[in-house]
Amino acid sequence: MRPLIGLTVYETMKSGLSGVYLGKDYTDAVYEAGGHPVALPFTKDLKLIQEWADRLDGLILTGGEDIAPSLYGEEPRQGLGDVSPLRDHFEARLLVCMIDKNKPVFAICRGIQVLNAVMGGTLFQDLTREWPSSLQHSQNAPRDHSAHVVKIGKGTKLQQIVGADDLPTNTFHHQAVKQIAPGFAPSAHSRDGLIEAVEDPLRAFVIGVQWHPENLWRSSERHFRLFATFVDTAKNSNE
Ligand SMILES: [Mn+2]
Repeated sequence: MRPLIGLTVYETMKSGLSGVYLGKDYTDAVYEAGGHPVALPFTKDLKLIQEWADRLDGLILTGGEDIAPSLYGEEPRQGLGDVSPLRDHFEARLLVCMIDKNKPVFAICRGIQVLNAVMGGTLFQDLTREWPSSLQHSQNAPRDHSAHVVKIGKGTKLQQIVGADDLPTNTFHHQAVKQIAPGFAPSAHSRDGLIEAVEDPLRAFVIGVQWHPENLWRSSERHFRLFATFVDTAKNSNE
């Protein structure tokens, strides 16, 4: 059996109907890597969240809205974008359950921010106001356009997986990791010193990246390896 990989979603409204949205680039990547993707609509019901954590072999926290600063004990500052408190709550509870069960978590864009905030770190609410840098992190470019390079830390899990010291990435973010969560290591930085990836060195696969490998895996083996290693780890943890 392929490992069951849960992916978090956006809530949407289309033609007066509410729905959920999950980018196909994510689900195609999971299929290609050998997993079975399943969308995770939000719920507040803690018992259902616990059941998801029991059944899933791995969790992908996908991209999306800003994180409500209350998640890391702050109040909103000027520059904060749209937030989805229900999504924050669902992802935070599910993440804690998955970590408790020692299951793999791959956190992408918004996901790295959720991961860092829930595990005890903080975020920049708006880089243009809070991070003095001339580097642009939110591109006006096609989704698969690699705009800035990240430097990957020596001896990190990320380096083992990707097999490079410098990795071109597509970044579309105006928030980012500020103070890293206790016990986590920064595994990549952009040239202006911003943290672009984090990992838990003590767990098989709890990794967050600030870029969007789901839009790059078709053209770049290095980005595909993130999905392949994640799904393999999920498979091994359910055997
Ligand atoms: Mn960036």
